Amino acid sequence: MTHPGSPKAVPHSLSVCQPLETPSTSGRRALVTGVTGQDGSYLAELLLEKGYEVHGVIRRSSTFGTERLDHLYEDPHTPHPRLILHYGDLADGTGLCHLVSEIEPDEIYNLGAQSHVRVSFDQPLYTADIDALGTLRLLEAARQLNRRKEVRLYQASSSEMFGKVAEVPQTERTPFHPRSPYGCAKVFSFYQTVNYREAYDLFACNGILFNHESPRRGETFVTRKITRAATRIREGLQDKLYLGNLDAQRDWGFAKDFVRAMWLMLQHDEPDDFVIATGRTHSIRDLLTLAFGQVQIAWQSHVELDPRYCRPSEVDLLLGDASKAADVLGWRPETTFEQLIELMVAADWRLARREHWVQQAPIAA
Ligand code: NDP
Ligand code: GDR
Repeated sequence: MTHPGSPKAVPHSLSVCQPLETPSTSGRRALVTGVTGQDGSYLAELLLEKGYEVHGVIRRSSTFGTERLDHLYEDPHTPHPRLILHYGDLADGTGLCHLVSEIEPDEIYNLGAQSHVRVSFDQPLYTADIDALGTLRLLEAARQLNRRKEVRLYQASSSEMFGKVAEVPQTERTPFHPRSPYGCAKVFSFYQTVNYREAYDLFACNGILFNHESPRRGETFVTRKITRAATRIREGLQDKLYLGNLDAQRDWGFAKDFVRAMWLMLQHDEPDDFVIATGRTHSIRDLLTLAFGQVQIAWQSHVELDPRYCRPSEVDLLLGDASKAADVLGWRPETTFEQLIELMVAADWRLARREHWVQQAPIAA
């Protein structure tokens, strides 16, 4: 990995141009927005395994924020690095156009977003700027490149678009009824992606992904909040867990399975839109029982309700039918809900034990 902010990093223009002179193993180049996020890190791993040269867009910040990519790090002085990071922001259309035009990717994965539904109620305009207009800015950049070279684009659409669901389970034909500024912004991006496909012949696909989680999930999403708290309570590091609506039901899968579906969509003969889901749904209560059960604690003694974590309008039930992805792409999830929670609890328990050990360790004089 070359990091544009690292002390010995090459200048911006060089970091963009250098790899273009040296074709990667597969000769394919991918540009990933949101590469520092949960999905971005798994997708970068997958693409590197497949021999791609991966260009990730990262935001400038006063701290690094690249922890999820640390294991992919390559010294910037390696002759032909295959993971190259560039500063960029979905708010900056000119910067995106410049990056797309310089890198000339074969595939673009738009994973960047203000992805927290509850936060979107606090920051509706910012969320719309990044999650709706940001997509449009990237589509424009892709359209311009597509005039001289075919580029394929993946848009990270979401089951949140189904919102107040019209039917159960939800498929590619289920109407949208978003229930948050986040959901509304994703609907805008969904239709812009379809329109660029139809109007400009751009190979653009929407993956309508249902919730997917992992040990790399951000700690404010409910699965990770629960696995982190259960293990910290077990290690005596905290006592209470404050949550919002415990009745909501979600179709939860494993992020590593889901990024495979993103890649498959862009390898297909025709651009199309696909629901990606496990076909099973569980409530937050089920999740609590499972996660706390794994550390032998009764969650009822530790969980308290805090209305701060409730949403002004909620999505009560999500359950996806991914038959089309199974038939057309051959995609199926490989990890069950129980296996997912087990691996998240195991990872967070290791983290909690380390935290406990650090707290107990004598401070050197
Ligand atoms: P994360 O929140 O983990 O990652 C979001 C990424 O977007 C981070 O890399 C973040 O950068 C980046 N980002 C945020 N704002 C900007 C911006 N202004 N410009 C450029 N990049 C930005 O999300 P996930 O990995 O979970 O999700 C990936 C995508 O898939 C998102 O678009 C999300 O909305 C969508 N999605 C996710 C689902 C899920 O269950 N995980 C389900 C359906 C859709 P930084 O690290 O600097 O904050
Ligand atoms: P979601 O995920 O909103 O579905 O969006 P999240 O984990 O935030 O919420 C799932 C459900 O749990 C309920 N809940 C709580 N949620 C959080 N975050 N914190 C709490 O304390 C809490 N208590 C109860 C929520 O009300 C909700 O019903 C995720 C994101 O990754 C989106 O980007 C993505 O598009 C969708 O999944 C599919």
